[in-house]
Amino acid sequence: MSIVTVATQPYAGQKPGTSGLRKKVGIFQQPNYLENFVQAIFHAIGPAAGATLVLGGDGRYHNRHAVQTILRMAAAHGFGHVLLGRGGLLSTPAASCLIRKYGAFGGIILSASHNPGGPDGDFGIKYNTGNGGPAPEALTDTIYRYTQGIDHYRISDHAPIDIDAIGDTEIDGMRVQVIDPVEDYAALMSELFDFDAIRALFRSGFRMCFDAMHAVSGPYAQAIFEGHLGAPAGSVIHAVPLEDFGGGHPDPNPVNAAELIARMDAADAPDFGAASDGDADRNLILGQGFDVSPSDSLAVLAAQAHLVPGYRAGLRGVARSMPTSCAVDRVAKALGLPCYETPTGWKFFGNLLDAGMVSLCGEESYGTSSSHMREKDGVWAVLFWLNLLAVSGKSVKQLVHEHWARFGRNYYSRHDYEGIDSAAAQSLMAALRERCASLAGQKLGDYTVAFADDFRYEDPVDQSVSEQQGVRIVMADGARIVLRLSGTGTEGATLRLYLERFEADPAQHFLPTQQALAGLIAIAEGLAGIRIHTGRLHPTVIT
Ligand code: VG1
Ligand code: CO
Repeated sequence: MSIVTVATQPYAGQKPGTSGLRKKVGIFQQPNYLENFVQAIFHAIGPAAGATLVLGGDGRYHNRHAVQTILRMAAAHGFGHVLLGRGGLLSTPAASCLIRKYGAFGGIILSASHNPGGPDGDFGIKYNTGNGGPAPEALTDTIYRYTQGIDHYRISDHAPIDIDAIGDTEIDGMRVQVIDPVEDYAALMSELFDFDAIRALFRSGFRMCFDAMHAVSGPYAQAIFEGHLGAPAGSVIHAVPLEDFGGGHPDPNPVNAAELIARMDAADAPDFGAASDGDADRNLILGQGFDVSPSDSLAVLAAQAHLVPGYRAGLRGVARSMPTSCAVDRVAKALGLPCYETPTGWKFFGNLLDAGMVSLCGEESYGTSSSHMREKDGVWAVLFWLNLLAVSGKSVKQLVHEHWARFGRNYYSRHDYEGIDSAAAQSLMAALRERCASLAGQKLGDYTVAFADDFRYEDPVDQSVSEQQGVRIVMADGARIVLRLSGTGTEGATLRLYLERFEADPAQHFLPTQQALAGLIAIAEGLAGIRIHTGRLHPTVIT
């Protein structure tokens, strides 16, 4: 077997978005498309002679094929060792855990996360650096630059190898070690959480339902919840990863996890419900007839972290993405913790975590995690809640209601307009940006605008600057309207409208969310002209 050089030509638009390169499967199946991007990654990261690479994906259609290609290219690039999840499977958090634990040079994760899969669905690829986290913008920009000028790639002509049996194979001098995808991750979880307390909770008759949505969290959830912690068999539903996620949409929000929601609303509902997405980095937390807003979840975890072994010593600080509600800011203030606001996307938490400035991070998009790794972590968040339920003896709803009583409630909602015309989306944002300049001091409905801008982030660690990260209109009382375009969609554009207002009065904590935000929703429509620009009368998804 030998290494060969293959002539190729650039494809336009191989630009990584919020979380790697995501495209329709058909696009990835074009000749050399994946190879070009992988070669661009390898050019960008430089020589890796003898180094270790972590490799795996969420099991969606094209995963197995892509694994074989990347293995042959990694061998050609001089990697000495690949840690590959059995069957080509690794959740995003497990990949992050492995990179850190084994001091790997980096990792390649194959996933389009919460996007649908299958032959007509989406595929994706992202590179994580040696800290276990998503490639920072400077690196993804370099990768993109290489994709534009590529004229060859290098690959081994080795035959496909067996990726389903634990053990070692060699490809042109590179050791491929197929490992159990769950073991190292489960060991890390057992160090952070009180497994004994959670076991006792399940022994007492506590019932949970975890919906793995036929995605990669299934094997992790079964091994940890049913295996290590003794949850009754069947507590994990849709546990087998399927190439098309069973035709479902592996995005764990109350709209897509309809079956789980129905179970949690039923008369004999389990005590606790949860779900995760395609690559298992997201989490949805539910109580009986009750769903926890991700922004509230982050705030509750921050407020209660001292009850969990891994965080008993206290938090160094917290961070949230800009569109995430300010609920966690109130907790930080009460606890005297620094609180940082970053652009959307987990990569922006990396420097803060590496510098030891924050211990807990979260995004409104059902993403939460901590300094234990450099990705968001779905099963970790579920374990955190289980640990809190076990030691407090309270229900999910009780914990959240008590949180609101103590800190006040940040009513919060996100409205998505999916698959709109890209040009219309761009012109909406351009018009809105222009409008921002003159908004300060204006009275809009019951609110007065304090300031409006397009969020610009300067990283406090390396001073790198990220511009145009979302238009925000901030009111004098702290209420906010945020609009930005998604960087993960594959069809047209997706406009996200985020709405938030604070309510201190406990008597006003139980309004329906959309009603509580009605005033802001009307103002947002007036400012952005969503109906005029997009022709859409209603959002496609409201969370
Ligand atoms: C979305 C979310 C963002 C998240 C990203 C990746 O990005 O809003 O918070 O980090 O998905 O999540 P966008 O650009 O579409 O709004 V995952 O679980 O798809 O890796
Ligand atoms: Co994900």
